[in-house]
Amino acid sequence: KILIIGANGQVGSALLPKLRSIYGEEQVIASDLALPSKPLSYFEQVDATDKQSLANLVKKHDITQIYHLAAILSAKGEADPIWAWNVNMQSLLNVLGIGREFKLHKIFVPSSIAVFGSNVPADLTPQDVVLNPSTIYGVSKVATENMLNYYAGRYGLDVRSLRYPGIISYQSLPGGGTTDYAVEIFHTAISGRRFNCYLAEHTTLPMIYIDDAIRATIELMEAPIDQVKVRTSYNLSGLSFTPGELFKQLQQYYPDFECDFVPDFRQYIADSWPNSIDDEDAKNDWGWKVEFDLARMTSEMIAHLSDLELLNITN
Ligand code: VAH
Repeated sequence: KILIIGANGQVGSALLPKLRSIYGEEQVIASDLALPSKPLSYFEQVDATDKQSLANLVKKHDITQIYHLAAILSAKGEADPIWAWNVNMQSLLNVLGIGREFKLHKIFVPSSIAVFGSNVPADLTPQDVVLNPSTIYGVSKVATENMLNYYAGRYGLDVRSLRYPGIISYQSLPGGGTTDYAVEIFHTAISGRRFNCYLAEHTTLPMIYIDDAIRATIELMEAPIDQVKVRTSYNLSGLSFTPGELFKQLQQYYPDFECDFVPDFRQYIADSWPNSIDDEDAKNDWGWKVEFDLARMTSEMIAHLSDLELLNITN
């Protein structure tokens, strides 16, 4: 059985239904620190920094795979760096230790474009570069990548990872990421309000639509083991755009929609990240191919969020 840690988060809330549709509802156990906003079957409340309670879950449900999606993201982490480090790293060490002790078949732990700093090529940032992250989140993800690679090499653990770009999704509210302006802006446009964007108009960032991010995750996890050559974390490219470009896309649907660009501390984080990513290794090793461009992502997001039920919950 599969355990998702952080099932209420941005990736978890999309990955859970997808995995359940593939493997069956009872095969995928959802867990999170907080209770879900609406009732969820096969849900367990757990603090991933508490190894014993995590191990008890793995025993209780006969878990053979873990998707460890719980982490404090870039912007939120800067408010309390040592707390963010402790949450991200203690939970990771618990998952890896449990992976060894229970001989789990596979473990997925995401990384992020946040591992890159200003010292690498900003366009088509390569897979193998010196990583000098500017946020505690990025520092914890560089450490995560090296721990994954160590456990793969030293103990033969089948760990797999993707450096997610900024994820654009409709299933959850923005959760403290620097890229989350690109989620917030949809909610604001649809509800007819003026948007205050905390990044400058021409800030290009690598992003990915949630359907592509989930498909990449499952394709990597289902790839034959001899195709998985990168055991730190694979670069993954979706699409790149600026707040200005996204704003113009939305104006096609909402002509009266207005936006102010008022950079705050998150501008420094965004400026240290790449504009675009080279994901040749993901393409060559396990056949990655992106499907959503800006126009298709925008129409999908509006279609989903315009569903009144979602709008009421997420407002
Ligand atoms: C964040 N959405 O902004 C996350 C992600 C690449 C960005 O790590 O922190």
